[in-house]
Formats: sequence, C-alpha cells, structure tokens
Amino acid sequence: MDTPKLYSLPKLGYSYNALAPVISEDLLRLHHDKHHAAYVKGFNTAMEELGKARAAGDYRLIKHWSKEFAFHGSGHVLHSLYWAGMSPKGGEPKGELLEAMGRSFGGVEPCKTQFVETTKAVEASGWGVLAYEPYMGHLVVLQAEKHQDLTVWGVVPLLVCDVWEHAYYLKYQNKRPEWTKTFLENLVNWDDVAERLTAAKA
Ligand code: MN3
Repeated sequence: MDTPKLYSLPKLGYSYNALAPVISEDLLRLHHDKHHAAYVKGFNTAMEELGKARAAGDYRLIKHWSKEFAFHGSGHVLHSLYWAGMSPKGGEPKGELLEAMGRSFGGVEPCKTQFVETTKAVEASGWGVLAYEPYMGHLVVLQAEKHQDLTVWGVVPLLVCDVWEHAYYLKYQNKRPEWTKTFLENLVNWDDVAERLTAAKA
C-alpha cells in the first residue's frame, strides 16, 4: 500500500518585497511563512492521523480529523492559488479568459465590480473566488466564508453518496451505515467513477 506524499509549502514566484507597497514585505513573510505554513502542517497531520485510523481500524476521531483535513487542506489550496494569482507586474485579462468574462459577466469591469461587492459581503473572515463552473461552462464569483465547509477546494469529486435523510430514511431509518454500505456494494457505477478519475488526471 502506498503512503500518500506529504504536502509542502510552495515557494513564492517573486521576492518577499516584490508586491510592496500593496502588500508589504513584513505582511507577506508573516502570511506565507507562518499562516500558510501552519495550514500545510495541519493538512499533513490530518492526513497522517487518518492513515493511523485506517491502520488501526479505529474511527472514533474521524469527525475531528475529517474536519481538520478539510480546514487545513482548503487553507493550503486557497493560499497556493492566492500567491500564484498575483504578480508584481499585474496585467489585463485577455484571450479565452476575456471572452469568458464577456459571456458570463458582460465584460471585465462588471466581473471586477461583482468580485468587489461579493467580497465586501463576506461576513468576517473568508475569500472571494472567481471560479469555473464546469457543468454549464460559466465563470462565477463566489464568497467562501468558511472554506472548510466546502471540503477541500480544488478536489474533483468522483463519487458521491446522498446521506440527507430523504435519500434513505423510508427504508433504512436511522441506519445510515447500512444505507452507505448497500450503496457501495450494490449500486455504484464504478466504470463512471473510473472515467471521472481518468478525466480528472488528464
Ligand atoms: Mn490568509
């Protein structure tokens, strides 16, 4: 059995003073070297603890470590995108991105305005996110108030199981594990899952 590789703190693509005066050197060092590094550490710890739980067959702390995994994992992914999404030179949207902004928002300025208004509306801590919604092919602006509530950002779902009570209660009542096990043993279209894995890696 392979052990998953550990995550590491990505290096910045520019020097620590390159974004000043918008982001000062002190702030960038603190944010990258301390805050982001803490997410990476937490992500790896959660991954290791989940591995220990699997090895021991002891899932008593699964809720805790799943939440830790989502919280630190999303923090790591979002900060990595954040650093990569900035450049000392700045720039303008062009090509395919420019066209997509036109289709989805009516242009660059409406997109930027919506981004500003959306992030203004984020309660307390959070993120503004410009994202690609693959089902309709739209660009969308989202606010992420609790990034961990959206699992690990950037993962590609391969298989999902509905565990809202409406999905199983008429037959399985409070026996959710029985529903989930039956689902996995009898219902899953593994060919579809495999195709999604291939597509996700392409
Ligand atoms: Mn941060």
